[in-house]
Amino acid sequence: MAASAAAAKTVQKFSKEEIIQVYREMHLIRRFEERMAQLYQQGKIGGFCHLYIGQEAVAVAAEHAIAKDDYMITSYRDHGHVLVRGADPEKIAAELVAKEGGIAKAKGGSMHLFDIEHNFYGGHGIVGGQIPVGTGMAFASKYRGDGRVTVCFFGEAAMNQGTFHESLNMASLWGLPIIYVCENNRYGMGTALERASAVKELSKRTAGAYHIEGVAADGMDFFAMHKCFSDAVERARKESRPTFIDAQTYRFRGHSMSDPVHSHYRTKEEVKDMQKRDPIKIVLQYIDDNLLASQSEIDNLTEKIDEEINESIARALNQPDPKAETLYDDVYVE
Ligand SMILES: Cc1ncc(C[n+]2csc(CCOP(=O)(O)OP(=O)(O)O)c2C)c(N)n1
Repeated sequence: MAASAAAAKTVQKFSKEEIIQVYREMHLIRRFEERMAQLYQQGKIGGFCHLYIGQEAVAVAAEHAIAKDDYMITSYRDHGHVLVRGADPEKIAAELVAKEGGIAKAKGGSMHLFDIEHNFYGGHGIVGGQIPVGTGMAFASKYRGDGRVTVCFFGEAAMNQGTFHESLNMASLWGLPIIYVCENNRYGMGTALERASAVKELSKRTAGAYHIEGVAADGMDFFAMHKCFSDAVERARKESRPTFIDAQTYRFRGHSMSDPVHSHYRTKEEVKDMQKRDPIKIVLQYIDDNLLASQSEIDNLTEKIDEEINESIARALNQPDPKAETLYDDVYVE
């Protein structure tokens, strides 16, 4: 049963500053990606580009429940996570348009963003590839006793990979401080969850098979997600136990920029229906219900974020192309 927004709200009240910051981050991700979609359509971004639009509540809630020196790792749908960790939008945009100052020096592109300064370890293109890596990061934290928590994100289709099962078995056996977050947007490319998974209640899979506490929550709702993450962080820090979260979310765009919004695997009506529960609308409603900011304050803030993004993108586009002689740099660690 998904935790409801109302139930979660009674657990923690958010200050005006914090909830405005939540809106700021969610809108930053949304607008940044809308601009990336435009650049992609103009042919300025090469390779794959998967947008996170619709899923923003999940990464933003995680960031508000963990500490800056905790670790985050995710799949190729990674723009939102790295932005919320605090990476510079100019560096992210430069990576996508393959410029010298890109966050991975233009060698990774959209799917392989990396920002160690902000404890963000990718950006992984192989479905499920980040799950054993994240598990290893959590193992390192436990071994060193550094008290850090790892948050490892993946889509529901990744849960059918062998590495998922091996990782969860080890994490449970060894008591690792990790939060496994399935960003369950219902589709792996065009394949619906129920066509690929024998057990649809994903948290039951981990609880039953690996004794990993599993919880399902409304992934469109920042407040419900924040509650799950806070509990999971506490479990990781106090008991050194992993948690699995089934964040029931939705992507409003196609699987990647080269796919249509719905195609034959879902209907226009379904997408429209889910957009009624846009995660940004839910946060704005909370701000309104609790009289935390007026409409004009929100409008001013929105305008300021849009300007910041536009300026960052303009600077990124003006950067030089990477030099050919740097192609083989950073292949091996010296
Ligand atoms: C090992 C592997 N198999 C297949 C692919 C091709 N592929 C890319 S994305 C994707 C679907 C993944 O869906 P999900 O894990 O639910 O994540 P979402 O895209 O929904 O965020 C597939 C099959 C891949 N990248 N890696």
